[in-house]
Amino acid sequence: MESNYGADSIQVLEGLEAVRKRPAMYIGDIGFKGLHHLVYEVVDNSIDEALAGYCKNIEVTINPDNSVTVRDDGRGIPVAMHLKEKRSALEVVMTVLHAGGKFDKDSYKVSGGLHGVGVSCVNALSILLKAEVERDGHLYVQEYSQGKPLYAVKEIGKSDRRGTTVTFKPDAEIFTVTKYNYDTLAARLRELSYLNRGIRITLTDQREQQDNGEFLFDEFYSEGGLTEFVAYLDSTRQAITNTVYMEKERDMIQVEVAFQYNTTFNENVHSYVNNINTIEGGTHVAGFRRALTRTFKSYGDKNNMFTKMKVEVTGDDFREGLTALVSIKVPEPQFEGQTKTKLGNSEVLGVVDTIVGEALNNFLEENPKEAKIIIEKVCLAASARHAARKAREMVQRKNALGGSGLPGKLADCSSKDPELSELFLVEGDSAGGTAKQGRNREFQAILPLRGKILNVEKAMEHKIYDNEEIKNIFQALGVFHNENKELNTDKLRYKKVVIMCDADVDGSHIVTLILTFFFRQMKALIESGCIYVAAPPLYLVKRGKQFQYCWNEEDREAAVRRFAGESGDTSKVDIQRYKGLGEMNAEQLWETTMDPQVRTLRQVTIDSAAEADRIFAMLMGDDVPPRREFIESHAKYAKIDV
Ligand code: 0RA
Repeated sequence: MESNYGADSIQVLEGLEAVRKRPAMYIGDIGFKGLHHLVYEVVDNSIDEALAGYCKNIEVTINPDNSVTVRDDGRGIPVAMHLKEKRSALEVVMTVLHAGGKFDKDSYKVSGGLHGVGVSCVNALSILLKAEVERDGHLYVQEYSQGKPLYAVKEIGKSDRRGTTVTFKPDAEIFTVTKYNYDTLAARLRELSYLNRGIRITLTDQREQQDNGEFLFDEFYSEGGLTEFVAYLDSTRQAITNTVYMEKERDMIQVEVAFQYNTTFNENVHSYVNNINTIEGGTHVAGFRRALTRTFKSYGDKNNMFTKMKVEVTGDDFREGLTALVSIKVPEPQFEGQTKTKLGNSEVLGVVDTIVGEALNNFLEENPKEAKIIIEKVCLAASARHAARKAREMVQRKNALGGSGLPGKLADCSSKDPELSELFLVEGDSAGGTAKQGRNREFQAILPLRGKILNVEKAMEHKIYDNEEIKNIFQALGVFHNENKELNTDKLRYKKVVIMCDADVDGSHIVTLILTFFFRQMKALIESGCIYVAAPPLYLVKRGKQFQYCWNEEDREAAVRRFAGESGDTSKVDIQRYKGLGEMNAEQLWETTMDPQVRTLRQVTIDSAAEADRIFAMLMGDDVPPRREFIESHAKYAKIDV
């Protein structure tokens, strides 16, 4: 094989070698996120083909061996010899970095995963990749391992359909996680179907049959696009208006926006650029906000709707209880910010502002009743913000007698370096006491929380600051909101915050309440990877002086077998089930759950901000039936995925 490849291809191999050497530079990380990113990268190519108008259906299959197949009914990647490269175009697309869009100069590539690195990266990071192309009556195939072709493109049969099918198995030498998560893929594919209406995307999980003998399967298809996306996100929240929808193109910038107001107090603005979730916002979001504030304000002023207000109405007030989607497509996006998810293109701001302003003006003129409902809500938000400011200032005020401003219940650590310091939020005073004895006081601080903290999903802002436990969390962390609801994360006193609760139903509920608090009030801490959930052991298996802690059924059975020995006699093996932290003494708690050398912490991450938003609204809101259904269908995981 080697002798067939000239100087050009040696360079190519170097390109893909670079991807294998520093995979994180190309796909973000080599864990769970990066693994799933491979699928998005392949799907993006099919989405581009669909946006170019040639493809209607995309089928994604998780195969029994955790390889993934993405099949589309587009034109099929060209297989003809590429004159300059002296090999098939398919091979070039699959083996040359950034070669993907090269053949089709007319249509700019609008999609592209967060890293937009192309299918050749997926190829480089796969132990096996198979590309099948159906076009011109033939079926062609080429396979690769770690990005290197195993043979030249060949025709292996006839076919009367057109399309591209890519099957790849991520390389276990590269990835620390190799098992795909169905819900994670489903959330992204659902999102893509809303963002690109009219494309049918299916997901099948062939790894395991359901109780009914069938594979887990979903079909995502949206005719209404963002209007339906808003309805989906707010399905457990109560809308107070119809959805406002607009779609327009100007100066090569496609703008699609949908929003509605609900009875909650949260702002949920989700934004996308070329199908990428811009979690840090940017000029498109700024344009949307500016148009929203200006248009509502001038409408309200014109109709004398703010005359009774004692406090000034600010931009924030127009976004309380707002669920909005802003999706734009631009030829050359510039991404900035810490995670490169903030749009920088300055020309976008004015375009979005103008388009949203015009459409919203029309909406307000045509729907005076809805306009009135929204403005009344805005006035309420302004008054509530005023009340919340007083409550917030009370929380932030340090002890007048020169105290530390730290809560009395906090057992602080001696280190003052946030990088080294950890804060454990512990369920209950008694477990808190045990944790205080068991900890390493050098770098571990303990804050016991009494009972169930306030459900912030349903509470107004000033109530949140009234709550003793929440006040303690703010003060212990040293992090507060300013007027614009921004966090001063530079003051964060601990870079690790560990939620430690009992391994039972109540404990899970408390974890969920605390996570709801962080998600709604301190999302930046989740996004920067500071929030963790502790994993106390479920069992202690003992025989005489031998013992072993176990975190799941498998480990427990293995431990029992080990201690039973050759004879298989289990009568002398004792199994203790830990339900609560309180059943462990300080030493046990340290050596299982707190000692950095042995503990397992689950880092809380957000796969999909929109989906996380929907799930929190469902789990913590007022609508009961969807919550019951969700809990029943997810009970087998026995942990909370965010
Ligand atoms: C460039 C040109 C043509 C097709 C594609 C790209 C293409 C790429 C992918 C990747 C996944 N699915 C895809 N489908 C199509 C075809 C040009 C022509 O046939 O005239």
